[in-house]
This record gives sequence, C-alpha cells and structure tokens, in this order.
Amino acid sequence: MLYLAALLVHCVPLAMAQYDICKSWVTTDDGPSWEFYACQPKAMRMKDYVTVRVDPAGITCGDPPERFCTHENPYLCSDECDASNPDLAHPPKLMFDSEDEGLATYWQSVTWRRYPEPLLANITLSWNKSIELTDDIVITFEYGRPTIMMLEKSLDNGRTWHPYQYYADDCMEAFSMPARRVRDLSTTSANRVLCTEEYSRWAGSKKEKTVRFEVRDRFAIFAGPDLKNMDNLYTRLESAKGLKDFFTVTDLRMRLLRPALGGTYVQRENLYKYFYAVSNIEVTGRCKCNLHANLCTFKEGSLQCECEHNTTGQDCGKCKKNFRSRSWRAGSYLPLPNGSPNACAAAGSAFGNCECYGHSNRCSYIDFLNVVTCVSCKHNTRGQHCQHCRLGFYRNSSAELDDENVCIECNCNQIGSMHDRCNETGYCECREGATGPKCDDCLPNYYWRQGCFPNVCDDELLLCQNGGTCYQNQRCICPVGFKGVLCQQSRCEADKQDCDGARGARGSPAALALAVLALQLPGWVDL
Ligand SMILES: *[C@@H]1O[C@H](CO)[C@@H](O)[C@H](O)[C@H]1NC(C)=O
Ligand SMILES: *[C@@H]1O[C@H](CO)[C@@H](O)[C@H](O)[C@H]1NC(C)=O
Ligand SMILES: *[C@@H]1O[C@H](CO)[C@@H](O)[C@H](O)[C@H]1NC(C)=O
Ligand SMILES: *[C@@H]1O[C@H](CO)[C@@H](O)[C@H](O)[C@H]1NC(C)=O
Ligand SMILES: *[C@@H]1O[C@H](CO)[C@@H](O)[C@H](O)[C@H]1NC(C)=O
Ligand SMILES: [Ca+2]
Repeated sequence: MLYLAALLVHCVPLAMAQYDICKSWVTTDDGPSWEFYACQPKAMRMKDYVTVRVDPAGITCGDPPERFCTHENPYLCSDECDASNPDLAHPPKLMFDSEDEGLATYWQSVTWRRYPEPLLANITLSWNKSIELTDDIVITFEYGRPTIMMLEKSLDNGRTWHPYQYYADDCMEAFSMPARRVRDLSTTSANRVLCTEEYSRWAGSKKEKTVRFEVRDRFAIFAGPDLKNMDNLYTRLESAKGLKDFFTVTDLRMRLLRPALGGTYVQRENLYKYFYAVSNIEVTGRCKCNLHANLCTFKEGSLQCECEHNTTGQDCGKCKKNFRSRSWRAGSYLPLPNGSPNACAAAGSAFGNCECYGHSNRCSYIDFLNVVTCVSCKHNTRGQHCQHCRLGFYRNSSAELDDENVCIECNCNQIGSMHDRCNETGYCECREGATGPKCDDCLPNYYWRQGCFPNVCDDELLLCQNGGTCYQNQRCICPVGFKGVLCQQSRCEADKQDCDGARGARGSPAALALAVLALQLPGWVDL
C-alpha cells in the first residue's frame, strides 16, 4: 500500500487525495444514505490521448531525403532523414512515444535551406475535450531549443486561439515585450501571459533541452513552494475570476519561429545545421468534469467524463433529462475539505412535478390556481415551466428547451415595426411601407427617413418635369421658373407677378442663396 501510494505520487504529482470521491454510503441517525461531494478525475499523462497536426505541409524532413549537420559537429554531416526508411524517418508521432530504450526518438523538420525566408512550423495538439493542467508542460528539443517560439491555447476545440506564453532569446527584439519570469509573478498576476528568456538561450544542445510552461510555479504563488497548501490554491481557483480557465485548454499549439543558432548568428554557408527536433511533449492534466466526476475514460477516440450527480455531457456540463428542476451548476471546491456537489435534482423532487428546464431553481405553489409554477425564469423565458419565450423574444429552433440560448431577441426596428414582438421565425410586424424580417427596409416605391414614406418622385412613374431633378425620392429640385411637387407648374402661368419677380431676381445673390437653401432643407419642395 505504501509502495502504491509512493508510485501514485510519483506519476501524478498533484493528485492529492482530495476531491477524489463523488459519493459515499453513510449511516446517520436517520439510517443509511448517500452523501455527495465535489469530485474530480486524477491527473493523467495527456500525451497518450492527443491528436497532433504539424504545419505547414512538407515541414517534416525526409521527403525527399535530406542530410543534416549539428551545431556540435557542423562539418560532419553524416546524419540523414528519409521518410521512406523507418529507421531514418522522423514523423510527428515520435513526440508522444515513450523513450524507454534510452535513445531519444523525435520529430524533425526540414533544414533552413530556404534562409533568409523564416523557418516556421506549427505543432498543434488537440484533445477534443477540455483539460485542466496540473503540472508543467515540458517540451524536449534535441539539437538545441528554438531561439524564438510561442505557445498558444484554445478553449473551444481550435476555433479561437490565445497566446499562452512567448519564448525568445531576446523578448524585446522578438515580441517587443519585456522579459519576465513566472517566479516573479504575484497573486494578482498569476494568470499573466508573459515572455520569458529562460528557455531560448544557447547552452549547448545536450545540456538544456527543455522548454517549459510553468504550471507549478504559478500554483506555488498560492500553494507555497512545495505545493503544500493546496487548500489555498483551491480556494483561489473558486474565487479568482479567470484563474481556473487560465489552466484549462482543449488544444495547444507550439509555433516554432526561429531554430537554435548555436549561440551565434546564422551561418549561410552551412544551413544544414538549422532545424527543429522535438523528442517529447509532456502534458499533465485532468479532464475538466466541472467537479461532477472522478473518472474520465477514452471512448470512441475522445476523453469523456463519467458524470455523477445526475449530470451529463462530455464535461458534465448539464443536468440529465428529468433532473432539471434547478439550473445546472458546476461543483465547488468550497467549503473545504469536501466542497459542494451542486448536484442536479430530479424534476418533482421539490414540489409536485415542476420542471423548469434549468431556467429557474425555484418553484412556488399558487394557492387559488392550485398549480406549482417556476419562479423568476431566466434566459428570457417565461411560463409555468419556463417553457415559453418572454415577449420580444422568439424560440431558437436549433436549441433544446433547456438550452441557455433557447430564446432569441426579436430586435424589431423601433421605427419600422408596430411593436417589439415577433412571430416564431423572428419576423416583426411592419408599419406601412416597411419590410424585412426586422422591418428595417422599405418596400419598393418607399424611401427611409425615420420610417418609410411613399416616394414623391422617382425615375419611372413619378418623374420630375421641366428639367427638375429627383432628390433621394423625397422631392423634385425645380429649375428657376417652375414649381409644384413634380415641377409641373410654370411660375409665369401661375402668377404673372411671381414670374416677373423670378426674372428680375435671376442671377442675383439672393436667388442663389435661396436655391442653395432649397437643396439643403429637406421637405422644401416649393420655392
Ligand atoms: C501557425 O498558426 C497560426 C495561428 O495560430 C497561423 O497564423 C500561422 O500561419 C501558422 N503557421 C504555419 C506555418 O502554418
Ligand atoms: C469530439 O467529441 C465529441 C463528444 O465525445 C464527439 O461526438 C465528436 O465526434 C468528437 N470529435 C472528433 C473530431 O473526434
Ligand atoms: C441521481 O438520481 C438517482 C435516481 O433518481 C438518485 O438515486 C441519486 O441519489 C441522484 N444523485 C444525486 C447526486 O442527486
Ligand atoms: C441557438 O441555439 C444554438 C444552440 O445552443 C446556439 O449555438 C445558437 O447561437 C443560438 N442562436 C442564436 C441566434 O442565439
Ligand atoms: C412569420 O412571418 C413571416 C413573414 O410574415 C412568414 O413568412 C412566416 O411564415 C411566419 N412564421 C410563422 C411561423 O408564422
Ligand atoms: Ca520520442
């Protein structure tokens, strides 16, 4: 037993015997029953479950076969990479095998023969599952560590990426960032993304081979140098915003931006000694199960939490069917030492049979109607079971009734629509002349100006006459001497005096000013 415990501690350094059971059968004064606790799976070697992708195409050496040299022995270029020969090939999977035989096996890139074009490579690791890191990420480079590289992470299976750490022999030059060390971070900056120079300087290719993402040093900010005070870390993980997510990933990407240079500048006459070679990528972490599972298994090509507490989903991120009488919640590390399970509750366990689809965690009995109804439905729902959408929202047809996104705002145009309600497909009810799902367009022969108005003039039926021009379908700008909505009326015919006046004033500054005014004032049709 002692031996086993020692072994476990050795393999998974942070798997303290805490939060490792989800329930236990206890006997109390009222008889035996289950007691439930917050629980999480053990930390595992995550490289065993990863899928890897190396970009760009053709970056892996050996196709065609190529000779390479090393910094130690730059003129003895006897090594060869040949993808078609298993003994000389360096495929990506060699970053994840076990190095039992003592001889390192490694993925290797092509050499920098295209210098000065940069030698870039991306190594992307995907788990298709959210994972909480529990120990350092350790990347081992044979033949020298890159002089510039970057670590990125994704939390959404590779849809979006965020910088995780920058590495360079000169952070200012490479990334315009000051060099910092994780050891110097404080409680308020434990989740800062920084640039470090600790892993990029030349120290001989055999001596310092690893590049780290320091999870332990960040944990130590809260748990002390030997991680003895894990309680404090767990308390912080619950309370400090974004801290838990900082250590959570679904994917990692190493962006290799410049290879080892052997401690000097690039020597153009021998570019065969510049390349990347990675023998191991160690990622230690546990499945993120929202503290609702203590087991995580590899099924159908992906890791899956074995959910307890009547939760379900890959991360135990929702309540099981018929257990949705209150909204789903993650378990909590607090209060110490056993945490809170925040289990999902069976429909009907509170009052009668009151399902609220997870939009409310309170039911109330209405005496004079003799019904039990959900109270304060969230997520823009309403109704006895929070099964309808609030006014001004409509049902999202691609979401289940218990989805947070079940109701979508109608977003009716305030001016173009009659009110802010819409039908089941999101169409608003439009005022005269307006159209479009949200009533923010005008029908043909209408123009938009704080609502839709019928055209006064256009290029087809409502032509401005006598050389007048149609201004934005709103009015005709008539030449001097004509008036009327469509300039159809001659001033001379209409009024002899007006006609004389117009002639007399033609070309005078006053007439020009009036014409300019007419152009500027909307609605001024008749001059
Ligand atoms: C590496 O990935 C980044 C995005 O994370 C992308 O912008 C870049 O083009 C990729 N580089 C290569 C060589 O594929
Ligand atoms: C990712 O995991 C989900 C849930 O287990 C599964 O349905 C899906 O097929 C997986 N996708 C890939 C690409 O493996
Ligand atoms: C989950 O549901 C089962 C079946 O109703 C029940 O026996 C069990 O106690 C529930 N577990 C929790 C944590 O509520
Ligand atoms: C509808 O629900 C789906 C599933 O949750 C969600 O991905 C989508 O964003 C929702 N649509 C809108 C417009 O909110
Ligand atoms: C909603 O209104 C639009 C436009 O009037 C119509 O095409 C659609 O069929 C309506 N949808 C429903 C479910 O009534
Ligand atoms: Ca290896």
